[in-house]
Amino acid sequence: MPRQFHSTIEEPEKAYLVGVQRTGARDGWRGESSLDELALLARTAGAQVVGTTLQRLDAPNPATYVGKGKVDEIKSRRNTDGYTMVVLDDELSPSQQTHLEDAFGVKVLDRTALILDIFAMRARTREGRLQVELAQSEYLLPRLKGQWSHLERLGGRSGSPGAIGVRGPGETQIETDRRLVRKKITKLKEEIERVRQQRSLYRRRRQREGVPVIALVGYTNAGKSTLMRALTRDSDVFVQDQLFATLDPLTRRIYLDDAHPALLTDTVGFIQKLPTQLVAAFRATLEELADASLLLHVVDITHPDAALQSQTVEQTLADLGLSDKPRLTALNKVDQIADADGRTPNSLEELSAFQGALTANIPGAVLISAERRWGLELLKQRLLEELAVHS
Ligand SMILES: Nc1nc2c(ncn2[C@@H]2O[C@H](COP(=O)(O)OP(=O)(O)OP(=O)(O)O)[C@@H](O)[C@H]2O)c(=O)[nH]1
Ligand SMILES: [Mg+2]
Repeated sequence: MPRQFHSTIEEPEKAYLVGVQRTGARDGWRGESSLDELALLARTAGAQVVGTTLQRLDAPNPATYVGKGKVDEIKSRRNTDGYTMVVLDDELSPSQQTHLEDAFGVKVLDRTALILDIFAMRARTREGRLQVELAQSEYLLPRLKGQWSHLERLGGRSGSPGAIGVRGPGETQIETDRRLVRKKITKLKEEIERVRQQRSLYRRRRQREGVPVIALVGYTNAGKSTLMRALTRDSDVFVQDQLFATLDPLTRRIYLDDAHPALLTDTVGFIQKLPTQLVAAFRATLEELADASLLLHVVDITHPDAALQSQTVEQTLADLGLSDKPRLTALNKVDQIADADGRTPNSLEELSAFQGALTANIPGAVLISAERRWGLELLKQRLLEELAVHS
């Protein structure tokens, strides 16, 4: 067959980002931080960010998310900024999305759709793809507008899933679409259930072997996979300065000391405003956490929002019913902590003076640099101690 050449140069989508800072918000996240994170998500999805705007409101407008004046302002930006899509920093209701698409005349995405899109890009295993497809279908169902284009996206490469023969008498297009998506959801759930059972069989076998399982958890981009790589010396582990580099759990055997093997599992990272569909769809994956003997929480201590990120992870673990799991916290990337003159340390010992200040809020936390392999011996020792206490 003759080889075909395609141009790889595609115009990136130009994204305009819109956030709302709730004036009475209690969770502590500033609208600016959340928008910065949305910009990272947009870039990870392959878009170019051409502008951002933040509006302070008591609560998002039920019809248009932002206020009327803001809608007009964003509309007028289209001439100056030339955006090809608008991304909102919260999950929109289906009617908000429709209103905004009508107002702006371009595609409107919300944070959830963007995260789902990145997950779809990242899914490598069959299980990962099934889970993402389920989350996407659940997200899509209430948003169907009776257009085939929506279903084509769902159907993937093969195009629209056979319209002929499935249409019932008197059924409108949108009812048919909904019925197809519901059928697909049922089928995906069945397949995921099979995967889940396989996983639990495998986990039970592991348990019989008596080797403790340590699961890495943490905010996306905290350095979980880098730590996995450092502890296993396995260069196959995928590390990337992008959000949600890891999607599928990966388990490897490590030795905490000569006599103590353990299994280390790398997992998907958490993020604030994690779409509920995703948490539900990733139940099979997240059950890895429930069966772990210990959770190793990796925090990027150099991130300006490190404390909030850490709280978000703890809250997500609580939502998953995992508050009581034994855990150890590793404060990562300490090689990037600069002193007053902007100098970064050359060794962990140079940071010992700050140890107390850095771990003040999390007693027992271990300072590490996964990248420079600092603090790993102490970390393994602390893991052994924690496992001994909780076994
Ligand atoms: N300076 C420094 N950078 C680090 C360290 N650990 C990780 N990084 C960098 O942080 C980025 C994210 O690392 P990953 O290991 O992919 O993070 P992750 O937590 O697995 O991220 P997700 O899989 O996306 O949730 C990469 O660019 C790493 O090189 C560290 O100790 N020091
Ligand atoms: Mg990772």
